[in-house]
Amino acid sequence: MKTSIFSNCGMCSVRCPIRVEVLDGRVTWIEGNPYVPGMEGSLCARGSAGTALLYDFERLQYPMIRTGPRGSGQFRRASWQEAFTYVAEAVKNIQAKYGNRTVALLDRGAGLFGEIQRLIVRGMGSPNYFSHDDFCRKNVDLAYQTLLGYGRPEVGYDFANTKHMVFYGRNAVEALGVREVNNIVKGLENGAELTYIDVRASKTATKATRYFQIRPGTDYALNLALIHVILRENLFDRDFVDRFIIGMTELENFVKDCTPQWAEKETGIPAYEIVNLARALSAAKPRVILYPGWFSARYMDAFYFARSVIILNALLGSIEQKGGLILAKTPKEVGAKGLNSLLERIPAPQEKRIEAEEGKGFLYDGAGHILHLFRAIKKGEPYPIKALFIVRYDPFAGITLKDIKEILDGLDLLVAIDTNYSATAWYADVILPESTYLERDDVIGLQRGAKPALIMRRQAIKPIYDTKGKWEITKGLLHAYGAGEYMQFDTVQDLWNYQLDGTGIKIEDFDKSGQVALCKDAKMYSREELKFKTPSGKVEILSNKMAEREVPFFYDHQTPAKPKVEEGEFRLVFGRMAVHTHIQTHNNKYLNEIVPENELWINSEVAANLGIKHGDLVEVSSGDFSGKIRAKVTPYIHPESVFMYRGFENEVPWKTRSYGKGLNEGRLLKDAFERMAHGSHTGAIFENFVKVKKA
Ligand SMILES: Nc1nc2c(c(=O)[nH]1)N[C@H]1C(S)=C(S)[C@@H](COP(=O)(O)OP(=O)(O)OC[C@H]3O[C@@H](n4cnc5c(=O)[nH]c(N)nc54)[C@H](O)[C@@H]3O)O[C@H]1N2
Ligand SMILES: Nc1nc2c(c(=O)[nH]1)N[C@H]1C(S)=C(S)[C@@H](COP(=O)(O)OP(=O)(O)OC[C@H]3O[C@@H](n4cnc5c(=O)[nH]c(N)nc54)[C@H](O)[C@@H]3O)O[C@H]1N2
Ligand code: SF4
Ligand SMILES: [Mo]
Repeated sequence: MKTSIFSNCGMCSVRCPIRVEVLDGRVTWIEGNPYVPGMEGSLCARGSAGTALLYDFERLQYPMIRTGPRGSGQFRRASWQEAFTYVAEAVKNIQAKYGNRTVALLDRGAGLFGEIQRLIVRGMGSPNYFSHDDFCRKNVDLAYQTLLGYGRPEVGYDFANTKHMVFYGRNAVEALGVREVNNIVKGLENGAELTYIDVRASKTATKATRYFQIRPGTDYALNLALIHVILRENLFDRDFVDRFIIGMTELENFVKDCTPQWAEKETGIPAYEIVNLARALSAAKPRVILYPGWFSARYMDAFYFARSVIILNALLGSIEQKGGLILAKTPKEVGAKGLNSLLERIPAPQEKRIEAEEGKGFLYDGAGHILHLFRAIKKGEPYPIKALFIVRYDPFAGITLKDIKEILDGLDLLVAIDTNYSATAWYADVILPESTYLERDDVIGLQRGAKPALIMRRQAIKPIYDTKGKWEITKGLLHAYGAGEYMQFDTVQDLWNYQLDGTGIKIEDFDKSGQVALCKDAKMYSREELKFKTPSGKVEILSNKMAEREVPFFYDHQTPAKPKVEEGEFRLVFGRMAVHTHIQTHNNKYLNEIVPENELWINSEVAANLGIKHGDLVEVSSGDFSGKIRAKVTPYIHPESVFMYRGFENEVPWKTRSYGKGLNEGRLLKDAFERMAHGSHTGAIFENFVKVKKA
């Protein structure tokens, strides 16, 4: 029998709407949901390779409890009940000894369906919920919050209707989401300009109208100069500025010496190009998008850089504007009732999260700072963390394998909830295997935007192995712990009905296309109606939130340290490729076949001086680690930096296809836990030098 199910892709965090075909109990076809604008049936390579994950024997198949030393790979199979009880008892023992707050949960991110895992830690009476955001989008998120009062997920971009988009290291064509890239292409087809700024010519550079090969770590200087020119030449949107911006005099004063000539020396971009860009943007305003991306730059000034991008948008009047930045509307704003929260049924713990105990001078929000978490585990300050759940996240593979092992050895309990043998799971005490996205139902999620919608991820087939969905894992853990009252749902339908209660929407309403819009038309505010969610209702360059946390409004650009290139020293930068999602797909049978390992981009002239030829094996070292990788010699990278696609060299032998192939840049990141960006305390993973020589 052939059936068709509407669901959401789970091969990366974008969660594109999909249609899945099942023939006699086997998934035979996955495509983009044809009903969703921007998808129109399309899917990326990773989304298409979902079946290779589903039918992979080299993924987690049942709960496991460690029997040998951590990291030895010695586990025994356990039943779900045994695993739940084991974890719950261990948590209770730890809490009896050290207190409730010493349990933490580290999550890849709340996202569309992510409310559920937060119940685990709150149900156990601890405030310590953390996400990976500090290594990803947190700067942009905090920048939006301080300026507009909206979070990053509440700001969308109308690429299809824009006239000019500026991407700073936002390699949107490779580090992609299907709808976004389709809309960018539509915008280009409609005649929009794309200015692309990167230390290397990525695939997105090939689509650009202008490409600036910027000196690494200097995007902030470029922006200060753009602001300088826009103010000096009166290129801004006066109506928007007069209505909304607080702090114009201070801004003007701050950028008065940031001339294009000054920025040319910092960035390597000719002063006249900077002036031309400012003028071109002004001519296209307000239909412009200066895109802060995920974190745009992974440098110490990333928070202030992200603020500068949003300030530029505000100066050009592109906020809440066709062809510009579009603010998400809450269900209430569009006259609908939203989902009932699962989390809010649990009383918030009285104790404070780790970083809330650590004084002022930096910002934080809904999820805790990961660097503070690791410091607390390592040093027991401001108080210890003794049990850690890690959900859908593999920090072991990402950040300094050696350091992280030493740090996490301070834990009495490490639990991994994953679909794969991640490096983190390999090191855990207990592994709780989640069913893949094609085998499970998730909680209903809210898709934000000008036209908010509810989204449902549904099981296409029953789990192949002894795995469970996240709501069932949460339920099992809370029941074993003695907090079962927060998850009294027998079936997922009970849970969905609770979420939907009072909305007027029924489960069957999702059958047709997998989603239900909360209003008919996209809602946009006129400038007369527009009110930002900051305390003043304005765009706060002088941010109340920052003042309260004693974070300075402005930050002077610092010239980045220069590596000794002639001695083979470089700044190491890295990124994503179109056919892989971070690390999790490296062992996927299809995707591994397309790209099994990474290579090191190095500038041609520099390589010639070092006697390195294209395809040579080179040794890359940092601190006491060194590894080998093939060189890709190219003129399309700044001489000060070398680049690699991230996260190869899987160290878990049970994943045979990817085991040991390529080089993991995470091993080269020395002191990654010590470097916290100014104002935001996020990670600064590109502030790292390596040595390269012919192997
Ligand atoms: N296919 C695929 N798509 C993905 C992901 C994936 O794993 N695979 N992951 C998703 C996630 S979680 C994220 S965070 C996003 C990331 O999205 P992006 O940030 O667009 O992606 P990266 O590949 O990390 O790109 C970083 C770029 O920054 C450049 N760069 C380095 N230093 C500088 C600098 O000083 N200035 C400038 N301007 N550029 C610099 C690098 O050369 C690189 O091209 O991608 C998302 N999309
Ligand atoms: N060295 C280094 N560190 C980095 C980065 C980098 O480029 N280099 N990038 C940073 C950024 S932007 C990000 S977003 C992070 C990404 O880092 P990670 O989130 O660690 O990357 P992924 O490889 O996507 O791994 C996520 C984990 O989720 C698991 N997983 C996948 N699907 C499911 C599921 O449905 N359920 C469950 N329970 N688990 C699932 C995968 O098997 C994998 O173990 O890393 C950050 N840290
Ligand atoms: S971008 Fe690709 S992998 Fe990510 S959700 Fe969409 S189809 Fe899946
Ligand atoms: Mo990310």
